Amino acid sequence: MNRAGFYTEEELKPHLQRPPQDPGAPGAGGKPFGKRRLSPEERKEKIDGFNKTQFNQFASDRISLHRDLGEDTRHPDCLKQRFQRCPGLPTTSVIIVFYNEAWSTLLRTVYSVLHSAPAALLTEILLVDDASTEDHLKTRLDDFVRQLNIVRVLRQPERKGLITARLMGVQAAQGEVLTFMDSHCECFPGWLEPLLARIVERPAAVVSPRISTIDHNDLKLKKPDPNWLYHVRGNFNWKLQFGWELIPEEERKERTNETHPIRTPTFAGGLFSISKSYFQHIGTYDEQMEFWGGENLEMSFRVWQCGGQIEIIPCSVVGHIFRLKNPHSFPRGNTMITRNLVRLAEVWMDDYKFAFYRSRRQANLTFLQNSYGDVSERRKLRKRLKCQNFSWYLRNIYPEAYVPDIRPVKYGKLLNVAWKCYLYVKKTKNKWKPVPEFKCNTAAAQYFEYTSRKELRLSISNLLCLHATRGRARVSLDFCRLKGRVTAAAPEQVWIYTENNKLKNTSSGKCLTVSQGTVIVAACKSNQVNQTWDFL
Ligand code: LR7
Ligand code: MN
Repeated sequence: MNRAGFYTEEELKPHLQRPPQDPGAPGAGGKPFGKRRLSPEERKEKIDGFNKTQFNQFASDRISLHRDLGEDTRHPDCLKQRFQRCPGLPTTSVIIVFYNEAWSTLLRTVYSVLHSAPAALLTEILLVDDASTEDHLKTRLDDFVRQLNIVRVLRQPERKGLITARLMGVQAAQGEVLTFMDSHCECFPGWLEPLLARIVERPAAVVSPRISTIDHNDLKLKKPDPNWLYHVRGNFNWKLQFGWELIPEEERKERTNETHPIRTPTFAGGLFSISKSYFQHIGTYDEQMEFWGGENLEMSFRVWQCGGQIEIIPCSVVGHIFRLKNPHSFPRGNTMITRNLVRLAEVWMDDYKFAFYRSRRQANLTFLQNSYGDVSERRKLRKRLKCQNFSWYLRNIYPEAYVPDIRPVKYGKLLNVAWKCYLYVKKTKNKWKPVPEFKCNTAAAQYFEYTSRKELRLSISNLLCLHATRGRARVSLDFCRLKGRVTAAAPEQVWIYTENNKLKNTSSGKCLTVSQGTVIVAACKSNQVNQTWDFL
């Protein structure tokens, strides 16, 4: 075999060798921090840490900044993978933006890159401060990174959010590829090469590693398991919330090699590599997006619609601390997230933006009040790049998505005329979930969408429908049977809105009725107003 064609291990050596590790040290090898009895002072430190960062900073501060992650447990296909010296892998600048990040997580991220990325490919690490207020991120940080010589700190004069902070990093970057990372990550061995190799193959590929969880309580890193049979990819719902889902079954079956990339409709947006010139070509970011949120979906739609591709490279594994809650507050609260989303909907989603506005009523207000700023430059960009429309994206890139009506047949609160009560389902833990039965409520109401397929959808983002099980009087809320490639609604979820305002279920032939406050189906009777429903 001709080995001369591939990089040797020596050539891919990192910038810094890890100092010898004590396997008994807290968190060593990516293991959990471990339980211990805490003194009252320590307990206070732990609580304060949590309040500040929403993860166990107490534990992080006691784990080595150089911890390694133990044995390389990736799939054998990944371990066998070699990289060709000709044409060769490009160099990269790693850009890490931060706002009030803890010292230990930020520096562990930095060291983790220095200990794992091949020195020959790593041009620099750029730390961009989004105007943090914490003292440890000022001169102490400047002084500390000086000795790391390829690490630089850049600072935004005022806090404007991660989007402009990243753009500031891009301005300064000297590498051929940009690699973005959150400020609380740890890289698994061999994470960088497969990302760069894919960009050599496909210059218009935007590639993410497989993101592994670092537990926010004990800092345990979930190691890759070669026996994992599942792969996840990114998606979105009609509230424009990002989420994860399993890749489609057919795609899973077609996979013959673990090194193959996974196409993903959207990406999480924090950890990825992109060729610098392609990043410029495709319109960088929407600079008018503020603080946090939405830029990942904007980039996902834009890249796909304008001829690029977004992929997850399963042999590249990077850990990230997932938190339950955002640790930072934002000026004007959460409205700026909505504002960012409205901007992207206005530019990329065509008339499908109306489905978003219905799902996220705050967005509707932002839109109506015209407070989302000027998007004309972004629309020009779309034109200049001759991008596909959103319907093309849905059909070709995410055919598994549920595509709502742009304008539903009816939409509103459903009022029962006899009882003057509304169809009402309570959220559980702030989320819509299926419920086996529910009451008609005289005070509170929810919005229902009566679709062109005659379903009654409570929530088009969580895909929940009014459901009448055969042989059962009580009506439930259940997952909609019609979604993605399934094109027919189930008869249990089909309701004919009759001329005299009854809702007749196709499966049972019965009508939606209120009986003693409870919502049921009963034999349709022409003169019963407790079967009469108005959309308000
Ligand atoms: O005002 C801010 N200014 C900042 O510089 C708020 C945050 N930040 C920094 C912060 O220090 C961090 O490095 O921006 C980065 C992301 O913020 P996080 O870590 O508080 O939020 P997150 O992990 O939920 O962020 C995810 O969603 C964001 C939406 O704008 C970005 O796309 C993040 O990059 C993204 N993170 C990931 O994709 C990592 C994988 C997690 C997932 C899913
Ligand atoms: Mn993060």
